Amino acid sequence: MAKKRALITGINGQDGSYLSELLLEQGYEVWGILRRNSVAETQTSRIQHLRERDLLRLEYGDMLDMASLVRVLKASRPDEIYNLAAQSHVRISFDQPIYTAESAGMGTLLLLEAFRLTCPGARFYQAGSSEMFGEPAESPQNERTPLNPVSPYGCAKTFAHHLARQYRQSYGLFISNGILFNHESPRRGENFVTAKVVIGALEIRHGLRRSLALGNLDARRDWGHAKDYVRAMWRMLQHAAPDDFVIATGQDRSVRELVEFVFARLGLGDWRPYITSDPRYLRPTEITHLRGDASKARTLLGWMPTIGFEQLLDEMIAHFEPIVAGRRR
Ligand code: NAP
Ligand code: F7E
Repeated sequence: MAKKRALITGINGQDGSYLSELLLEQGYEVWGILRRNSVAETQTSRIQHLRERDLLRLEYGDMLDMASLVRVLKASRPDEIYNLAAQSHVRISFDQPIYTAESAGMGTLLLLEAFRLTCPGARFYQAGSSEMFGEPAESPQNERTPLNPVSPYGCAKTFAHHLARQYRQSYGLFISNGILFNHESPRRGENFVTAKVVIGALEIRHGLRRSLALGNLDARRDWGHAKDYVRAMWRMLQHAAPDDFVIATGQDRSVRELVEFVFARLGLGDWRPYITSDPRYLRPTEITHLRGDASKARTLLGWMPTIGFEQLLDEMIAHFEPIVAGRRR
């Protein structure tokens, strides 16, 4: 049987890298869209191991350049499209609302149009987010919880989510929306709170800094592992019918609890003398509490998270420890 082909936008991001590994394990031919960057050496660090083994087909393109999307779709003729590209940092979306809306919102529309016109038989995954719930009307959140975004990022993702539904309904296309809660890993960007706390605490332990500045310690999030969450994306596209699915662990922790856990694990004792507060890391509108209910995914997709909060952070600590230790020299 011919190999299945998948196209991933955002292939060099956290999720794109784990999804590439998963699809390659399943025997797929994997194509990815990469944007041109002036530091090519570091841009592909998360997928370098796959590039070295010549396992990926990378093509230059950009979510804002529809011609490039059409070109890559025509060249790759994918069976499955995973739309993971976006400016994905919520705090930064307040500083760059237009670019965020363009990459996450308009970029998705350009890709949906290119997909409808060039390869409508393919299956499409749209990377939606729990940030679309805003300050949620109920807890835990499921697929029927109203969307009420409070950040430019959340608004852009909501626009993309509604368009994906509309394309599914209007044109009968196979498009599934994931509504994914926070997921982390050793490949998480260093300015998201889990990686920032792990790296900051390690730097304190290695004498590289005295304190770590954070924003809101009271916010509560439902944190899972990216490896588990890319498996859910794949399962959505193997399901008999397209649909919307919440993906979450169902357990929430505060940022304070995250800090407490990491500092205790590193034997630093009481975390309070080390943590300072910096308004730069606050958001004009913050979501205080998010916790997901993934029972629909459990029932219809047979999906369950396998990696818990503590195991996730232990893995991140083990990964960053030698990197931070190396910075001492
Ligand atoms: P990430 O690590 O920030 O990766 C984002 C990817 O998008 C990168 O490959 C980035 O490329 C690419 N990108 C950004 N703007 C682009 C553009 N204009 N054209 C082409 N590519 C562009 O994000 P992630 O954590 O893997 O998340 C994957 C997707 O899921 C994102 O859409 C995110 O918003 C969404 N999501 C994430 C979470 C989470 O907790 N991780 C939860 C819900 C939803 P560069 O390297 O060139 O910047
Ligand atoms: O913040 C608080 C912050 O930036 C988590 C993205 O993947 O998940 C992610 O968005 C919480 C927030 O993730 C700092 O205010 C406190 O309450 O790690 P984060 P996020 O904003 O939840 C969603 C589901 C996505 O879709 C996004 O793409 O931590 N917090 N102090 C801080 N956050 C950061 N970054 N830095 C701080 O110093």
